[in-house]
Amino acid sequence: MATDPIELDALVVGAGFSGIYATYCFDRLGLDGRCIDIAGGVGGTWYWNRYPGAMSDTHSQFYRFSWDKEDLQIYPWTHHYLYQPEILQYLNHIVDKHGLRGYMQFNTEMESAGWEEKPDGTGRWRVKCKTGDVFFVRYLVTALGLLSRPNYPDIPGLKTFAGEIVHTAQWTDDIHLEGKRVGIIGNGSTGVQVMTAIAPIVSSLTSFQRHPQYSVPSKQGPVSTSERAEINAQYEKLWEDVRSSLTGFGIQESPRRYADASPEERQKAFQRVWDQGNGFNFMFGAFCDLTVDEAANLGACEFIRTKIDETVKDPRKADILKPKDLYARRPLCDAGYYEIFNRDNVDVVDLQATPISSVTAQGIELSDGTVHELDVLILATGFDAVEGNYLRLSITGRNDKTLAQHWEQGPTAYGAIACSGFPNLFLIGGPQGPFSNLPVAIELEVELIMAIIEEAEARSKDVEAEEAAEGAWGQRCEELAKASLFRKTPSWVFGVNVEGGVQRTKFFFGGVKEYRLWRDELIGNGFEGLGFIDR
Ligand code: NA7
Repeated sequence: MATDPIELDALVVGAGFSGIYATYCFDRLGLDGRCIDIAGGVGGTWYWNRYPGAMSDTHSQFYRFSWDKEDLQIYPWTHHYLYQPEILQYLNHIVDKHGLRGYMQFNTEMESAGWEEKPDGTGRWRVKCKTGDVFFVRYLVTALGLLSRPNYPDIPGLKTFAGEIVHTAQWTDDIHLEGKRVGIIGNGSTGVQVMTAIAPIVSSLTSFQRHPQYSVPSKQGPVSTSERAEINAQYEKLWEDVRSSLTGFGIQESPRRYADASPEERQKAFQRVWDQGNGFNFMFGAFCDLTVDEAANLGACEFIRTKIDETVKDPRKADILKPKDLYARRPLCDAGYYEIFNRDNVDVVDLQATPISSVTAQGIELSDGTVHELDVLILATGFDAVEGNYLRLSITGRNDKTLAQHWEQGPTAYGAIACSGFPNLFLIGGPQGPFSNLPVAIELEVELIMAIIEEAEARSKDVEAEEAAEGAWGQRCEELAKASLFRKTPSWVFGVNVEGGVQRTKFFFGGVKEYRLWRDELIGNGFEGLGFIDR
């Protein structure tokens, strides 16, 4: 329990990809920074999401920092994708390699942050933590994570369940599933990974499914020495391509429109990306317009539905697993998800036909009176994404205005990093950032934030987004999202996955390249849209 307030130049909140890079940058800038995290260690999302099968579906060579060139060449990875323990190990390695652990304080939850202005006009953030620690800092950088506040479903009787109940984002190592009757609610990216991993070890697995999802093969597998050597030889160029792409996933994004291809060519193109594997590759690698052209999207839907029919032997299960709506959620990939439903111990319940009426001590009771007895209930029900983590904190800017008030009409941030009325507050992975491979977006955002802070330091001024600039950025995000078919399906991407969620444009759909160009122009033009205020 700390007593005296700690005065620093900068405080970073969160020790995942974002917080680690920000802490590294503050160290390089010679500023006195510290990083706190509610968790007991480094990792952010990857600290918490320890469920079986947890894996990043970005190819291993691009799910890391691009700035440590030496590390890119020598740090080992063996497969196309990294599992959670490997990512955690990698992040810990980076922290130790760059001597960042000394700046980090774990088990420390930020409770509130308030901007305090003295009569002479100088201001600072006063950050209070649940531990009793108080920090006074010039710069507050929130690296809270886009997908980290668990979403608990509001199902009657959930608390009465006599077995074990666990949310995938709060998994602990003492949960054993071998030989158990397991039920799972949620079949998004997480649910698909868990189910595929645990099907062979549990006594029974029942997926209580509300909306079926389209998933394609991940094609996880070993990377040969020669493949790695090839990547190493052209790493610089590969990163350049990633930063010049739409999604930042390092896939070959197709420039071709669906309408320009013949039926045979369409089939061939879908089969090619199916064989290559990866959800983003399937969505963006065959044609350029699957997310905006309904005919193209329906073509992809039909292709995947046919694959489900070919894979799942039991027509009843296949029918429940086949999505009827558009392919317009975050694209999924798997290591044999549909295949597990050919096992006798795996079944799927269609919640649209028979909703859950309640969770009882024994298990799950459906509206038709059927009771599924369970030993373990897994909630793979996702996150209160993007602003969820911010809104549970109390962040108060100038004139006592809270961030919750600022975001009454939906979360906004100029370039995803700064809000008007909140001087020297910088968000990483905040609202209206690129919808992309996250480490790539994070690096772009952190580098922008650091460029702004360097400028503010050089001018001895505080800095905040201008209201008009923040509004214009929001408008740009709205315009870019207008054509998106993602609007037509409920998911976390537009905030329609949580109780009371209202559809909002939470991302910048212009892509990584556009964001980077905007960012570079901003740095080049002396930070238009940001106001530098006398300290
Ligand atoms: P998602 O993608 O938000 O998926 C959550 C799943 O939970 C989804 O299938 C939901 O069904 C289901 N869900 C949520 N609440 C309920 C209730 N009340 N009843 C039934 N089913 C429910 O979360 P993930 O963790 O899989 O993935 C989030 C991101 O994290 C992922 O995209 C990666 O980028 C990392 P629904 O579709 O809403 O009917």
